[in-house]
Amino acid sequence: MVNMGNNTMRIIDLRGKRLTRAAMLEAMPRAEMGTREAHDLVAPILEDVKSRGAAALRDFGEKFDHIRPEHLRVPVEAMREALNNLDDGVRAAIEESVRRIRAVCSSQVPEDFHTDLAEDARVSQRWIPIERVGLYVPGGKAVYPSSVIMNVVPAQTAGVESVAIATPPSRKNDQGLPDATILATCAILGVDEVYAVGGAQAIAMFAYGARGSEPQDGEVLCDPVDKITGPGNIFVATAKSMVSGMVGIDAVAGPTEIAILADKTAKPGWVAADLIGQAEHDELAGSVLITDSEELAAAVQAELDKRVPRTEHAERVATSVTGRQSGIILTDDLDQSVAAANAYAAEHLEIQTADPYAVVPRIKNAGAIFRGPYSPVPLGDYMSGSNHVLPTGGTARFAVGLGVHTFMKPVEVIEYDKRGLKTLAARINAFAVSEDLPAHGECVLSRFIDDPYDKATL
Ligand code: HSO
Ligand code: ZN
Repeated sequence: MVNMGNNTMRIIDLRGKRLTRAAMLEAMPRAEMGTREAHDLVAPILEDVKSRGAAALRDFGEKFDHIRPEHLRVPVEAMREALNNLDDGVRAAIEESVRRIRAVCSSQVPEDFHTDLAEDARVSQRWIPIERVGLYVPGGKAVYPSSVIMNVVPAQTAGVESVAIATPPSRKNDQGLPDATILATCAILGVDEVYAVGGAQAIAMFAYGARGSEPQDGEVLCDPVDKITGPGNIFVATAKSMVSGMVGIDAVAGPTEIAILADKTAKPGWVAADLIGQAEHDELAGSVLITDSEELAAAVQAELDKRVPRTEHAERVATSVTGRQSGIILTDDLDQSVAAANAYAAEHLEIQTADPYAVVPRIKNAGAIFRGPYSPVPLGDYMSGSNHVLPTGGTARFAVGLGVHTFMKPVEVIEYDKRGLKTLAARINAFAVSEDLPAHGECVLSRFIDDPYDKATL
């Protein structure tokens, strides 16, 4: 589509301002998220899937994905066929991506530990894999086989026994099978439980499980999962937050975003290309340049004006870069740029400065940091070995990206023996009595004295 329109990013000028923490956070460009409406739309979908199972899933496929999937559970032969038909170049790319992320994931596996506090007094910690997880893979504007890899590989490395995938049915085939590259990726990864179910209804299916559609076959279509991960649109995100607590979720993902912290040494064409790259995902995607160089800002804007009309998704990109969630933040110096980057807490933060090594350790908030001009975001999206499911919307202040840890739980094991407990008996009792929970104390005392209820013996 030809874009003749406006690609001018708004300027957020922080120069000469000494902002408080609150004012700095307030100044950051953010998308407005109206979740209330989504909540009202999603609630009946969750209810319907809960009560009608597969029949509801088929109906919602027809309504929202405009195709009634012939098989809600994708037959294994369909996956094998998708793999056989996969383009060689794409297959090689997927395999390279899998190899690299597997390597990184295997270094991520957290180690068990124990602490000996005294003789016969040990606390240990075991990392236990979650038993069954449901991974959501979006369809929509773009189809992301790469997201299958980003979810499945860490789950497998963690030792999750049962992995299910849900992804919308596609209209590109008359059976309503999901996208062929997604199916082929599942086959490469050895995942055979795949559902042609998208949107909020997929989240409901994972949370509650679902039975078959015929009244006589009360058969289980999908077992409930323990945790749901993976990105999705506003309805998926809302559904995830609504079932959270009943099942685990990774994070409620919003539109993707990139911030580029750059100085006058950065190449304007590369900066512009990277802003456009993320903007391509979504009209609501955030593209932010943080720089202390007015010359660079002007040069990047000039590059955007040249490049945006020539890119495939020009309209979408133009909407995104000119939206209120995007902008060029002008700063006094590198220190203020770093402060702005930490306040913005980008999902992806690229550092393109004279000495990017010196900047990395100063970053406190980012989903992932891309150091230097040869680590652009799409490298991480596809093949660096890092994960591309990352915290958005400023949540990188407290949240982290997907990894092996997402699929494991640290559980403490308390391992005291007789001597270890005995030395603490009187103190535990004192604590218990002070909280007016004397039976707590009596549990411990019972092990060492005949009548813990006789205050005279204490
Ligand atoms: N940049 C997206 C992930 C992605 N990009 C998938 C291409 N495919 C969010 O991190
Ligand atoms: Zn991307």
